[in-house]
Amino acid sequence: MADRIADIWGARTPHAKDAPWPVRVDLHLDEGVAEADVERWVQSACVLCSNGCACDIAVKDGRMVGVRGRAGDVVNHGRLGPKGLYGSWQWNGDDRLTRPLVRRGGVLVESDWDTAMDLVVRRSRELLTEVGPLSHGFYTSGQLFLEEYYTLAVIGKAGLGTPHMDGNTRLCTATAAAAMKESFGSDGQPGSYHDVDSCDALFLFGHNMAETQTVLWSRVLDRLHGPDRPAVVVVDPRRTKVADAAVASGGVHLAPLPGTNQALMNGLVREVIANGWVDRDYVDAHTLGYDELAATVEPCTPEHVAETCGIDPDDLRRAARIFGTSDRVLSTVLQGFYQSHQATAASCQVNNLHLLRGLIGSPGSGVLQMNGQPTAQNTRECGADGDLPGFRNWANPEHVEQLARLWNVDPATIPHWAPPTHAMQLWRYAEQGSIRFLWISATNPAVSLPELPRVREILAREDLFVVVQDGFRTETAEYADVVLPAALWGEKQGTFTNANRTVHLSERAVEPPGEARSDLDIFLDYARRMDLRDRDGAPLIGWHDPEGAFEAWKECSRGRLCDYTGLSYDKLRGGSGIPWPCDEDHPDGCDRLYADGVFPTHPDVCEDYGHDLLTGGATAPERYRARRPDGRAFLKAAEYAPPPEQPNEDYPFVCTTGRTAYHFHTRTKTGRSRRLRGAAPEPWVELSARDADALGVREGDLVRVESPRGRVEAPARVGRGRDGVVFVPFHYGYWDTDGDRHARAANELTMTEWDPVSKQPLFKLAAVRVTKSADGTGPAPAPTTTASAPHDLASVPATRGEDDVREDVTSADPPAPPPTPDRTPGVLPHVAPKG
Ligand SMILES: Nc1nc2c(c(=O)[nH]1)N[C@H]1C(S)=C(S)[C@@H](COP(=O)(O)OP(=O)(O)OC[C@H]3O[C@@H](n4cnc5c(=O)[nH]c(N)nc54)[C@H](O)[C@@H]3O)O[C@H]1N2
Ligand SMILES: Nc1nc2c(c(=O)[nH]1)N[C@H]1C(S)=C(S)[C@@H](COP(=O)(O)OP(=O)(O)OC[C@H]3O[C@@H](n4cnc5c(=O)[nH]c(N)nc54)[C@H](O)[C@@H]3O)O[C@H]1N2
Ligand code: SF4
Ligand SMILES: [Mo]
Repeated sequence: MADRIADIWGARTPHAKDAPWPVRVDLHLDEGVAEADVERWVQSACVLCSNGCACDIAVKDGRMVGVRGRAGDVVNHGRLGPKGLYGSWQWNGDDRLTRPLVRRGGVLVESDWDTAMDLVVRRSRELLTEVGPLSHGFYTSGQLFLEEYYTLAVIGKAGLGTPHMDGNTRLCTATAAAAMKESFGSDGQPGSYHDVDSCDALFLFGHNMAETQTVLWSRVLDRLHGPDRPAVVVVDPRRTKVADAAVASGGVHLAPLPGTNQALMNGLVREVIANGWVDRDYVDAHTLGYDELAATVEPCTPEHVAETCGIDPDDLRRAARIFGTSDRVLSTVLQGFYQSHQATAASCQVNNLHLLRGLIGSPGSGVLQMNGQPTAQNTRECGADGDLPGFRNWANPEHVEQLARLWNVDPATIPHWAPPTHAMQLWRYAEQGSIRFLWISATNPAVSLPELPRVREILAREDLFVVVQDGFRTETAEYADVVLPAALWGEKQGTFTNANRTVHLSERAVEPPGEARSDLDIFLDYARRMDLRDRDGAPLIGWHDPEGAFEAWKECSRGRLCDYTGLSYDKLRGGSGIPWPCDEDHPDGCDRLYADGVFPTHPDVCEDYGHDLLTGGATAPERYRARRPDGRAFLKAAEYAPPPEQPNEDYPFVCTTGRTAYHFHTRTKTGRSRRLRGAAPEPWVELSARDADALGVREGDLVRVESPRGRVEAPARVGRGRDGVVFVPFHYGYWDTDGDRHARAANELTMTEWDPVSKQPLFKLAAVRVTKSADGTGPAPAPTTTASAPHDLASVPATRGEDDVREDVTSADPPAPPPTPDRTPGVLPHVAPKG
């Protein structure tokens, strides 16, 4: 038995380059439950991050009592991480929402579905009549199922006609989508997890994979413990476990000051060009924009960049050499880039590095513009983030027509006169009083949005009708006019797609508690009560259950890059998840995209006409057409610009925020698991040893972190980060403290600013000051097993749990990857690239 709190990644199963990743089946059952007691195993996949590890849920006496990784799945080959093992099913507790709540005399009281939905529908109708659809806003999630997003998107776009719909995916992976649209013409992950098994170098840009996709990191560790191990390069201001591995592998840890990613990337691109590591044939045949890129990065010498970023110029040279001279390079990008300054620009430079070397679409070479949330991919492809479903282009009238035909509505109903409203703007409209009906599903903005003092004011506005749909009475629910109790994972059926396009079916294992209903049923009920109809007077939504919604979505995806037409619930049962595109010609799905170097940039196909990365100014359709991209990718350039807030006399530190391995977001799920909670029970503040010393702060002392917007108070972890940078985990809201409720959440400190292209807010930088407020009583409640390890490891008791996970390294054959097609389906009309 293994203690997977102490050993996050589990036992090693090393293998050689190009050899398949062995199978290891991880199993955890609740105390007192033996394997023989399990009555049923129900197929699913973990919903605690974008890795999408396939698992079976153990059921006994109508309750979920454990999980087991699925050996035959391409994603995880049987493995699960600590959150999947301990956190994904233990919320059977007593504090679930079981009945709708409505506000009466200022307080939330239990009610019934008819009363609650009548209130919602009455307010909705009133506002539609008095003001029109622009009074309605929908703020959803990256954690519902595909069927739910598609239904919501059709309601919003074809039923009500409001452009005000977005997900918390705006906070999460809007930049992944934006960077892929800018470079490749469309959202859609080029790379594959199989590239981990065959790469020569692995670059992680602002991605703490060891803690945030723990099973994918196990896959990397198995390469790093095998023969011919890859070199790892990481760009992260903190000394994460990834950074440790980079140094141990002979790679490089680049620790730039937060807010300088674009400077660093321009430096890397310049080195690759200056050293002649560019594949000119590939660049000429398959890309546009080389000259402008080369000119933009020309001044960015290693010395120049190193000064801006606060790094050693030789480290930059070494990193560039690894990229420039390795045969196969895999890159991943995540929040250190997406949630920072110049997010899309910096993420596009990662795409550029690969395009310059022609390292895309072949085994071991590719880009993973990662997702974070388990179902964020579906929010984006179904259009619940405001985009048009199926990666269609809102500015292309033919794409709007296609949807109007599919839904049988007037094209004028479908909002497309301006770009969809992004989340930050949506909240602004609510603040200004033009959005007066805000329906929040599966997200907890009272903890997760930036600048919480402002968010609380918006949520509390008298003229804003707030609907909250969640499994728990969250911080956000406290502001609602109506709270709708939702069925959660394991209590409902649906599909979702992970960061490498792999679609999984999640079956219903148990009944939802009390009167809780699936989000799909709630949305369908709203559509029915609103009597939403198509052009011919038939009900707008023609489906009644998850499989019906999936079938409808398949039609919507037909012929697009994210083609699901070759999938079905039956096909997803029993075996492995399947990566899209999956159609008649590619019945087993596709492992990688763009092996042929042809990208969906043709003006009739592309999802977006692109932007100026520096200003966010949109490219006019005519200008885009005139460039004749026709299958070639864009090498997009931008100069470095300094961040909007920099350390100064009053606020001398940069504060960055993020995650720990043991908790998921605002902890509604992981905070209820005894083991995960024990590993990181309370918030903390990480300081470098030198900064702590200068402030007179010792391990565990209470410190106050203040930004121009708010403050956090928590014990200090004297850690291993770079000097001048403070780290605060963002998992802690205020639901389990008394006293000063508002001084725990990292977002008290963060600012209302966003990237000009992706509109993703900047959670990764704020200027702060730090002061000691009291002596400590012991070490900070931070894990020792992660990036938050103390500077003096011996001085703090090690984080541990219990020996309660079985890891079976079986002799089973690992699942074979689906083929990489010679030509990517869904990028037609095919126009042969020049060259
Ligand atoms: N355990 C756990 N796993 C999760 C989640 C979770 O809550 N908990 N959430 C999931 C979700 S939704 C997401 S989006 C992902 C996020 O996954 P990650 O992006 O890996 O997680 P973060 O901790 O937000 O940020 C990653 C790193 O960015 C670094 N960073 C901060 N500022 C900068 C900067 O200016 N430049 C650079 N280069 N790096 C910087 C931080 O030091 C941090 O180590 O994780 C997913 N997986
Ligand atoms: N400072 C700072 N802030 C951040 C970040 C950061 O790195 N730093 N990261 C940002 C990122 S990347 C993300 S993704 C967000 C996450 O922020 P949130 O989305 O606010 O975080 P969660 O705690 O996951 O909230 C999801 C809610 O949905 C509920 N839920 C789960 N499943 C279901 C379901 O099936 N149906 C319904 N109706 N409800 C469900 C859960 O109970 C929970 O209350 O936070 C963002 N905020
Ligand atoms: S890596 Fe992500 S999907 Fe896999 S078990 Fe862990 S939390 Fe779940
Ligand atoms: Mo996220």
